Amino acid sequence: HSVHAFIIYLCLLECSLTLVALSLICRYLRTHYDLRPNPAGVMRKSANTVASKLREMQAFFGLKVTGKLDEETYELMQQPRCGVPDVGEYNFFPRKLKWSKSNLTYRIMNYTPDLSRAEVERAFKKAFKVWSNVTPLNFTRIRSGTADIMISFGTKEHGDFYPFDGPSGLLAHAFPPGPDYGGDAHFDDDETWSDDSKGYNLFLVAAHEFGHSLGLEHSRDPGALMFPIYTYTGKSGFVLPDDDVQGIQELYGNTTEPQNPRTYFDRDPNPKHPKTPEKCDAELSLDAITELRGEMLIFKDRFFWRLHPQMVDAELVLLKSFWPELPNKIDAAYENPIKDLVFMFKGKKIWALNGYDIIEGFPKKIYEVGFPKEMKRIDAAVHVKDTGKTLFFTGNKFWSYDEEKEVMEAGYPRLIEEEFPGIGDRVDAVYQRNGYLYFFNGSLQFEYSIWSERIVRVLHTNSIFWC
Ligand SMILES: [Ca+2]
Ligand SMILES: [Ca+2]
Ligand SMILES: [Ca+2]
Ligand SMILES: [Zn+2]
Ligand SMILES: [Zn+2]
Repeated sequence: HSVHAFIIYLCLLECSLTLVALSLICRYLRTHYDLRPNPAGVMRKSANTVASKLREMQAFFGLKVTGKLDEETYELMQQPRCGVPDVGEYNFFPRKLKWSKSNLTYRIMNYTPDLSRAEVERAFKKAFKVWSNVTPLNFTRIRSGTADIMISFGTKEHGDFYPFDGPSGLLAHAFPPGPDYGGDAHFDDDETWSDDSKGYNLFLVAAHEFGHSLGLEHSRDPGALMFPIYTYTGKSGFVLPDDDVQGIQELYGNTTEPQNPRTYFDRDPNPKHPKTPEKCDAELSLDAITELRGEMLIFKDRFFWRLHPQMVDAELVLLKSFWPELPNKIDAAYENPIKDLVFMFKGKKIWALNGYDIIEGFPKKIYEVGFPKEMKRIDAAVHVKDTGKTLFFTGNKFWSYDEEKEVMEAGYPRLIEEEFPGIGDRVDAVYQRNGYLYFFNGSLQFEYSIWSERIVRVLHTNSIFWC
């Protein structure tokens, strides 16, 4: 382990950190960003310093690129992930590789004690189907001999010089197409594998690893299956995101092209494969906006952007990566800063969150806080600090809730167009800042002055991101 010691020495030279943090970041950058020790006496090339590797990693994940170990970067390094590096030019991926045949075999060499054999076999079969659904590839399981893709569970050093690390951290890795080790997938059996949300979902991790087995590298798209960080995406049927479909079809082509010319010509390119939203899309509309402890959270589909007050660049993350219990898409959200709670709405349900934690007793039904029983959903919500009231918008009406007395105010609902003329007859999302309410309706945003009770500016929705 003299190599390790030397890297720690290099790190010590470059940043002043605690030893625990140091060994984590050095290991992380070595495993995923090809951080190498330099021979003594040789001038260090700038491409292989801790700071430059941190910069590479921050750029990959869309964080603020500082080259320093800030809190966000450190948090990200502690998340469970795939063991394959994020940078291409590494031992794992010397060049772009693909299989030159479309009929591939796999073999399950051993099993995890966490699941029954049938559950393990089902998870792998389903994971291969994710890829065969969108390509001309076929996968056949064999029970003896050498398969193209040999699958095994192992712990720590397991025979390939890429050791696992005990519970969490690295979950699995796989080798790109090729002979011998090529295509093989290894799963860390120090993890608890499951077929639901507990521990790590074997199907989800396997589907990701088989992407590598077929020649895909990591994606920077946080919505992609090939994003390196593990996120449980929910019980409902998994659909391969658009980014992964584009990636695999670039290598192997589309399943429908040669066989069925009719579907080829009038096919909707990737009908159901979810796309990741683009913040500067001129047609961008939003689901909900709230503050959370000084940060702005902007929700769209399965995602939200985190916008720090001093930062121009918003970070896009999966809703499920913060709150696995929440639905994949929400209707409305607001923060009560006095109680330090964020409330989120989906259909008739309401959740109260304290940071990452869902408050006990939630989700509740919206009629339990005073809405009529027949109401199906809330469109948008905003807490107005100066009055202590929270406004709820649904259809063309709005309600006012007294947060201190915890009651719905008398005299509501009222019509939106009477109180806020000009913002339209529905609200997608709304937030408050410095005496203004910002109403979002489709691709437009209305800046409303609370003091002068009128619209002062009309903006594009995406201007919230400085587009
Ligand atoms: Ca192989
Ligand atoms: Ca591990
Ligand atoms: Ca909404
Ligand atoms: Zn991976
Ligand atoms: Zn391995």
